[in-house]
Amino acid sequence: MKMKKYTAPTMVEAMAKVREDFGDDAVILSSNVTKTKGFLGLFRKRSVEVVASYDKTNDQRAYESQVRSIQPVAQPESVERMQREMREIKQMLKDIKQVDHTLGKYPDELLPVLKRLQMQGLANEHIMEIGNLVFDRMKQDKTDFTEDQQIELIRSWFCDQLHNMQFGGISYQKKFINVLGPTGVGKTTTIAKIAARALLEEKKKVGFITTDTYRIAAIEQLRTYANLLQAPVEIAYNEEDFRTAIEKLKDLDLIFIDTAGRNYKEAKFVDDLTKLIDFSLDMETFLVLSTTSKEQDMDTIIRQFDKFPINKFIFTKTDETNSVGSIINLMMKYGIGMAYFTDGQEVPEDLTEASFEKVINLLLEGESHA
Ligand SMILES: Nc1nc2c(ncn2[C@@H]2O[C@H](COP(=O)(O)OP(=O)(O)O)[C@@H](O)[C@H]2O)c(=O)[nH]1
Ligand SMILES: [Mg+2]
Repeated sequence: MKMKKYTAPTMVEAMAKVREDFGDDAVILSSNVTKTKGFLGLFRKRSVEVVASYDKTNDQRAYESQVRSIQPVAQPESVERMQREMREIKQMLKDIKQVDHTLGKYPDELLPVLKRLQMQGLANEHIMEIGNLVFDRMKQDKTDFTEDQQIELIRSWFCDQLHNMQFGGISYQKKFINVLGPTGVGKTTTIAKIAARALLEEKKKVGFITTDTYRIAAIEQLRTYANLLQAPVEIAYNEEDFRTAIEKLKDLDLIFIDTAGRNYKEAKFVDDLTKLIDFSLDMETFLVLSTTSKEQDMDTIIRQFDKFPINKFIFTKTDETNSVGSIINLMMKYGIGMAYFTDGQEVPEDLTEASFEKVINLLLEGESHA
């Protein structure tokens, strides 16, 4: 068995040396991080010591022969799933390595806040920009910053990034409120919340048109909410029904259009919507996404719906996740702001009109109410 000790400023660099000598089969026997004292915690040196060897142990050999022996009996779909999971794990490791590499540059004082942003799923490129901003300012002022001071700087960075985006609920300037999105994200529940607020707080006359005619339960669900608000519901199976419904509801102030969330991967579903709903109406259109979805899946949905004039996002189920970073990544990527976020099933309570401050508080403090 060959054995060798490596010392480097970061784990990534130490591992690179190990890989250079032993390739991917290297076995890490131990690793140790030491730090020297620095000026105000700033110019601390970190050193990583790794002891590596190259010799497959008996356990490894046994594992490898086991893997070889199960491969021929694995079903094609389970192989596919395993391959997909492997790809996801590899990507995660890559991301973690990159973040470790990223955070390695910064003094310990910055790590709690940066790690919190990382846990929330904020993209590495943004974390690096934020880290550099705060670290540069600390070096410039030759002082450590308290967490509150760091947060103030971070807030100003987000303010610069998000200042062009629209935040806030329905404008009450448009008669039609159109809500799109995949199945189960909370479209119907959210429409009921917004309509109830419009009725109770703004004294608006509201009504509903549903084009979600694929499931009886979906119509009944909307009817239940509409009955509580004593508001009319029209059902549109086709374009003609849609026109009739508009005519019937023409005296109301606000008409909420509930749509079916079919499988967004079916291009046909997107086409159906285009045919059924007249987008030239005086209309605000929102895309509803659940924050419990993976960022990549939300991204796919946004691209699928880019045929439609999306004014703002509505993000649901913030009570079930901490991934506020992902939704900020998406807003920054597409330049689309946020109308509301929802944090529970209660109608109409669990609905918050989005503002820059509330969204940033949700990210930095985990608070939904500013
Ligand atoms: N935890 C949680 N559940 C929600 C929220 N919004 C909606 N739901 C639930 O998500 C499920 C699907 O909601 P629904 O409005 O029918 O979704 P739709 O298919 O998009 O119309 C229901 O059980 C809702 O009660 C939310 O903000 N938080
Ligand atoms: Mg629905």
